[in-house]
Amino acid sequence: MTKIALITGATAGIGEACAHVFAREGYNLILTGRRNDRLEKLAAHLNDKYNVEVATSSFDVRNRQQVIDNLEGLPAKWKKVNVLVNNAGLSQGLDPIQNGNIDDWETMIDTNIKGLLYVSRVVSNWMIDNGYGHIINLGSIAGKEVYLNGNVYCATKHAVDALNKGMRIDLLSHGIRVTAVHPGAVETEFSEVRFKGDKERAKKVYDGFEPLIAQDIAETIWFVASRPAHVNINDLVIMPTAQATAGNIFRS
Ligand code: NDP
Ligand code: 8X3
Repeated sequence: MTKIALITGATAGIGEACAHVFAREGYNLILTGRRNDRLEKLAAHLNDKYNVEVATSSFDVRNRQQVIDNLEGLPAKWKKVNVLVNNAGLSQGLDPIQNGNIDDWETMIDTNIKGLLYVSRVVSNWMIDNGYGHIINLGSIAGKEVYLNGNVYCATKHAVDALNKGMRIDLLSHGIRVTAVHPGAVETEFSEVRFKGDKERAKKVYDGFEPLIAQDIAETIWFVASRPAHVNINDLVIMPTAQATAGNIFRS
């Protein structure tokens, strides 16, 4: 039977690159994100290029009821999900804690922690019913280390790191694999979102060194997902060669 991957945040960056890679490998896909126009376009492209089936489901992961209604509303055949890529996430702002924008804090906490939990709550139950599954959580080097002004974003990714470990223990007896992939700097829309559309400031983040690209992470996620069933990669940190730690980038 054709395998199914559910990828959250598939409208851009790492999630979109994962959609391409899993389609290339013959998976049918459920793609989610808020920007439905992008989802529809990507779905048509992947269907055309790889002859895979693609379902789209547009919702805001911060809205618990939307998550439940949209996912549970999918036809039964789509609930046979083999791989969940919990990718939707973002950073907002880069300010010292004393000046932090509280709305930004709420957005990051609601998206990166609560959104990931809402999706996982639904899909882990499908996986338990199915008797198989693999959850791949997008952490970050920001979930392993803390950097200047990264405070709340780093806290949300530390939470993902903890949830990843917790899920693995809780789902162990159901044979469900749980992995976290923690990238360093990847040039996507991430910095534009962090700096609220300031393209110039976003570009400077990647000045003077070669960052990772979304494809690097998607191929890594595919590697993780394609190990034999008895192998689970618990935790994987992947960095640009020019980045040693979260705050230590060698720029020429
Ligand atoms: P992008 O901004 O390029 O993509 C983010 C994706 O998340 C988009 O598809 C966006 O879709 C989706 N998303 C954001 N908020 C919501 C929401 N409320 N509801 C539904 N979907 C949402 O960033 P990346 O691809 O770089 O980021 C993907 C993941 O990787 C994130 O979890 C990020 O924290 C993590 N990461 C990124 C790194 C980097 O340097 N880029 C490094 C380490 C980790 P839409 O706006 O259409 O809803
Ligand atoms: C994204 C990478 O270093 O900007 O998670 O936090 S970083």
